[in-house]
Amino acid sequence: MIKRVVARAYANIALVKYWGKQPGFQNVPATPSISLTLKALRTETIIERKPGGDDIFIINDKSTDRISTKRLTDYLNVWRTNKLIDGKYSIKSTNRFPTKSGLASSASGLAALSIGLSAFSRRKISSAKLSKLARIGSGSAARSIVGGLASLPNTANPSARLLIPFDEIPWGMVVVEVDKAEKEIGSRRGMELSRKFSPYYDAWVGCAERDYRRMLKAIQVMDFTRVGEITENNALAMHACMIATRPSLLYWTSATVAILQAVKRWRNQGLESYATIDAGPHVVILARQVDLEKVAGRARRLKGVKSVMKSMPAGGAKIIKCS
Ligand code: 2P0
Repeated sequence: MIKRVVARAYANIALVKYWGKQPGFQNVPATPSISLTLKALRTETIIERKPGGDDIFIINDKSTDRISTKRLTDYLNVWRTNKLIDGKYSIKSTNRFPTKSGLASSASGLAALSIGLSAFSRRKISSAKLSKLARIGSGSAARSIVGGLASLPNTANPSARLLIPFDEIPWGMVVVEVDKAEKEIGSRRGMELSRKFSPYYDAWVGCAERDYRRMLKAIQVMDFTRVGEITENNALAMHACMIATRPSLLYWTSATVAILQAVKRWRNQGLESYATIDAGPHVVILARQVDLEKVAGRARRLKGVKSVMKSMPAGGAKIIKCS
């Protein structure tokens, strides 16, 4: 019987964003999304079988709070109810991110946890099934299961599909962390608020569906310019929907705007790069791998920037050790 599993997964940054859910409890996205998984954003998770008692969760060397504990226990219950695993577990997850910027860690965390749990299962679980299970934990985690350039449609019970493997992608990203203004509203609550209270929500969903179709075509021919344009425009459309939410979900700070303007300036000067922003003030810049160092160097010189990190693409979630 397996007693201990070490799993690894990487977080991803969406080029076409998931913002909004369909009704129900399984994180079925209202918008289809496409992402790039990043090598620099690695999570390692150790899962051990427990003789009894409650499940235990330790993230970055700290026990989880009541809300996270419930969320994660509920997730293990999904596996137990489906008779994929039994018993109780001790789970220790560490984000080996070079910064503590609060970058998307639920994607890598839930992807590592899901593949780790699959090792305890006596049943064979396909990658599509695993991606669906990871999605129930966190929507964006479905994409980290497959890694590389991945798509997640907004169909019923969707799983992510690998579009381009990580080692065939000539692009990378520069993560630009800025000083935070105040505590942000998390994605889960934020997207629910936008669905209910943003006058632009339906327009955003329609826009994301069009961007998704265009992005699939652009990726098919690996047209960097098209991919970059759609990426930046899609992020701005999502933020327009967020900002229009009443009360407003304004995640940006003045540094966020300054970086957006700088990226545009660099493009006009011939350094082709494109910006995207998640539910926070940080900016992630998509560039060709040959330009990553140059983009990072320029980003480091901008005002209000706390840290700059280059990243190459990464593959999907993996089991590292099983004993
Ligand atoms: C994305 N985000 O596509 C978008 C862009 C944030 C902004 O996926 O509720 O943590 O766990 O399904 O996956 C963050 O949402 O939300 C996210 P849940 P998740 O990357």
